[in-house]
Amino acid sequence: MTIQRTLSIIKPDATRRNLTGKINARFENNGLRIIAQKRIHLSRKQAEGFYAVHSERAFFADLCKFMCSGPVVVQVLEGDNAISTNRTVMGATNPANADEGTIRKDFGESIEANSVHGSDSTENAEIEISFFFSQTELVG
Ligand code: IDP
Ligand code: MG
Repeated sequence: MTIQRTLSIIKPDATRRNLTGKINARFENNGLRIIAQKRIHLSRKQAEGFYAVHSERAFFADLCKFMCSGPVVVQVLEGDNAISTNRTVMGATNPANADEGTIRKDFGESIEANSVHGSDSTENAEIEISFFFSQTELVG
Protein backbone atom coordinates (compact mmCIF):
# COMPACT_ATOMS: atom_id res chain seq x y z
CA MET A 1 0.00 0.00 0.00
CA THR A 2 1.50 3.32 -1.11
CA ILE A 3 -0.57 6.30 -0.08
CA GLN A 4 -0.04 9.18 -2.50
CA ARG A 5 -1.54 12.60 -3.20
CA THR A 6 -2.28 13.93 -6.68
CA LEU A 7 -3.52 17.21 -8.11
CA SER A 8 -6.81 17.01 -9.99
CA ILE A 9 -8.62 19.72 -11.93
CA ILE A 10 -12.23 19.53 -13.08
CA LYS A 11 -11.98 21.58 -16.28
CA PRO A 12 -14.31 24.33 -17.59
CA ASP A 13 -16.17 22.03 -20.00
CA ALA A 14 -17.26 19.92 -17.02
CA THR A 15 -18.12 22.74 -14.59
CA ARG A 16 -20.18 24.35 -17.40
CA ARG A 17 -22.26 21.18 -17.66
CA ASN A 18 -22.68 20.94 -13.85
CA LEU A 19 -20.70 17.67 -13.63
CA THR A 20 -18.62 18.37 -10.50
CA GLY A 21 -20.60 16.00 -8.29
CA LYS A 22 -20.75 13.21 -10.86
CA ILE A 23 -16.98 13.42 -11.40
CA ASN A 24 -16.24 13.55 -7.67
CA ALA A 25 -18.35 10.41 -7.23
CA ARG A 26 -16.03 8.61 -9.71
CA PHE A 27 -13.04 9.51 -7.53
CA GLU A 28 -14.71 8.44 -4.30
CA ASN A 29 -16.07 5.21 -5.82
CA ASN A 30 -12.48 4.32 -6.76
CA GLY A 31 -10.99 4.85 -3.32
CA LEU A 32 -9.71 8.39 -3.81
CA ARG A 33 -10.44 10.86 -1.00
CA ILE A 34 -10.87 14.57 -1.79
CA ILE A 35 -8.68 16.13 0.92
CA ALA A 36 -8.71 19.69 -0.51
CA GLN A 37 -10.93 21.40 -3.03
CA LYS A 38 -11.72 24.88 -4.32
CA ARG A 39 -13.59 26.36 -7.26
CA ILE A 40 -11.63 29.15 -8.95
CA HIS A 41 -11.46 31.03 -12.22
CA LEU A 42 -7.91 30.78 -13.57
CA SER A 43 -6.22 33.88 -14.94
CA ARG A 44 -4.37 33.56 -18.22
CA LYS A 45 -1.09 33.89 -16.29
CA GLN A 46 -2.04 31.08 -13.90
CA ALA A 47 -3.01 28.78 -16.79
CA GLU A 48 0.24 29.53 -18.62
CA GLY A 49 2.22 28.92 -15.45
CA PHE A 50 0.45 25.67 -14.67
CA TYR A 51 0.93 24.29 -18.21
CA ALA A 52 4.44 25.75 -18.70
CA VAL A 53 5.80 22.27 -19.57
CA HIS A 54 3.62 22.40 -22.70
CA SER A 55 4.63 25.93 -23.75
CA GLU A 56 6.30 24.70 -26.95
CA ARG A 57 3.33 22.60 -28.06
CA ALA A 58 1.09 23.78 -30.90
CA PHE A 59 -2.00 23.49 -28.68
CA PHE A 60 -0.58 25.57 -25.79
CA ALA A 61 -2.33 28.90 -26.51
CA ASP A 62 -5.70 27.24 -27.17
CA LEU A 63 -5.33 25.09 -24.05
CA CYS A 64 -4.63 28.12 -21.83
CA LYS A 65 -7.57 30.01 -23.35
CA PHE A 66 -9.85 27.01 -22.73
CA MET A 67 -8.69 26.63 -19.12
CA CYS A 68 -9.66 30.30 -18.50
CA SER A 69 -13.02 30.01 -20.26
CA GLY A 70 -14.95 29.23 -17.08
CA PRO A 71 -14.53 28.05 -13.50
CA VAL A 72 -12.42 25.04 -12.63
CA VAL A 73 -12.37 22.93 -9.47
CA VAL A 74 -8.83 22.29 -8.24
CA GLN A 75 -8.52 19.46 -5.77
CA VAL A 76 -6.09 17.12 -4.06
CA LEU A 77 -6.94 13.42 -4.14
CA GLU A 78 -5.40 10.99 -1.68
CA GLY A 79 -5.35 7.21 -1.80
CA ASP A 80 -3.44 4.05 -2.61
CA ASN A 81 -1.27 4.83 -5.65
CA ALA A 82 -3.42 7.93 -6.15
CA ILE A 83 -1.42 9.21 -9.12
CA SER A 84 -1.83 6.14 -11.33
CA THR A 85 -5.24 5.25 -9.89
CA ASN A 86 -6.51 8.68 -10.90
CA ARG A 87 -4.96 8.42 -14.38
CA THR A 88 -6.84 5.13 -14.82
CA VAL A 89 -10.13 6.62 -13.57
CA MET A 90 -9.62 9.62 -15.90
CA GLY A 91 -8.89 7.61 -19.07
CA ALA A 92 -6.78 8.52 -22.10
CA THR A 93 -6.13 12.17 -23.03
CA ASN A 94 -8.32 11.87 -26.13
CA PRO A 95 -11.84 10.81 -25.04
CA ALA A 96 -12.17 8.95 -28.36
CA ASN A 97 -9.37 6.60 -27.21
CA ALA A 98 -10.43 6.35 -23.55
CA ASP A 99 -11.61 3.06 -22.05
CA GLU A 100 -15.29 2.48 -21.31
CA GLY A 101 -16.35 3.72 -17.90
CA THR A 102 -13.62 6.35 -17.58
CA ILE A 103 -14.38 10.02 -16.86
CA ARG A 104 -13.00 11.20 -20.19
CA LYS A 105 -14.90 8.54 -22.16
CA ASP A 106 -18.18 9.35 -20.42
CA PHE A 107 -17.88 13.15 -20.13
CA GLY A 108 -15.05 14.47 -22.34
CA GLU A 109 -16.03 16.57 -25.35
CA SER A 110 -12.72 16.60 -27.27
CA ILE A 111 -8.98 16.03 -26.89
CA GLU A 112 -8.77 19.56 -25.45
CA ALA A 113 -12.04 19.75 -23.50
CA ASN A 114 -11.46 16.41 -21.78
CA SER A 115 -13.07 17.29 -18.43
CA VAL A 116 -10.22 16.50 -16.02
CA HIS A 117 -6.52 16.98 -15.35
CA GLY A 118 -4.44 14.61 -13.19
CA SER A 119 -0.75 14.73 -12.23
CA ASP A 120 1.41 12.22 -14.09
CA SER A 121 4.26 11.58 -11.60
CA THR A 122 5.12 11.98 -7.91
CA GLU A 123 7.43 14.87 -8.76
CA ASN A 124 4.78 16.72 -10.79
CA ALA A 125 2.10 15.96 -8.20
CA GLU A 126 4.14 17.80 -5.56
CA ILE A 127 4.80 20.76 -7.86
CA GLU A 128 1.15 20.96 -8.99
CA ILE A 129 -0.32 20.61 -5.48
CA SER A 130 1.88 23.44 -4.19
CA PHE A 131 0.87 25.56 -7.22
CA PHE A 132 -2.68 25.77 -5.81
CA PHE A 133 -2.59 24.76 -2.13
CA SER A 134 -0.64 25.47 1.03
CA GLN A 135 0.16 22.54 3.34
CA THR A 136 -2.43 23.70 5.89
CA GLU A 137 -5.20 23.44 3.27
CA LEU A 138 -4.59 19.69 2.84
CA VAL A 139 -6.81 17.93 5.35
CA GLY A 140 -6.20 14.19 5.13
P1 IDP B 1 -2.96 14.60 -20.01
O1 IDP B 1 -3.92 15.68 -19.54
O2 IDP B 1 -3.67 13.33 -20.34
O3 IDP B 1 -1.79 14.40 -19.07
P2 IDP B 1 -1.14 16.09 -21.72
O4 IDP B 1 -0.41 15.52 -22.89
O5 IDP B 1 -0.37 16.40 -20.49
O6 IDP B 1 -2.37 15.12 -21.42
O7 IDP B 1 -1.86 17.42 -22.25
C1 IDP B 1 -2.38 18.37 -21.35
C2 IDP B 1 -3.73 18.82 -21.85
O8 IDP B 1 -3.55 19.50 -23.09
C3 IDP B 1 -4.72 17.69 -22.19
O9 IDP B 1 -5.41 17.18 -21.08
C4 IDP B 1 -5.65 18.38 -23.16
O10 IDP B 1 -6.59 19.22 -22.49
C5 IDP B 1 -4.67 19.26 -23.94
N1 IDP B 1 -4.18 18.57 -25.16
C6 IDP B 1 -3.29 17.56 -25.24
N2 IDP B 1 -3.05 17.19 -26.50
C7 IDP B 1 -3.79 18.04 -27.27
C8 IDP B 1 -3.97 18.19 -28.67
O11 IDP B 1 -3.38 17.46 -29.51
N3 IDP B 1 -4.85 19.17 -29.09
C9 IDP B 1 -5.49 20.00 -28.21
N4 IDP B 1 -5.33 19.90 -26.87
C10 IDP B 1 -4.51 18.93 -26.41
MG1 MG C 1 -0.32 15.77 -18.51
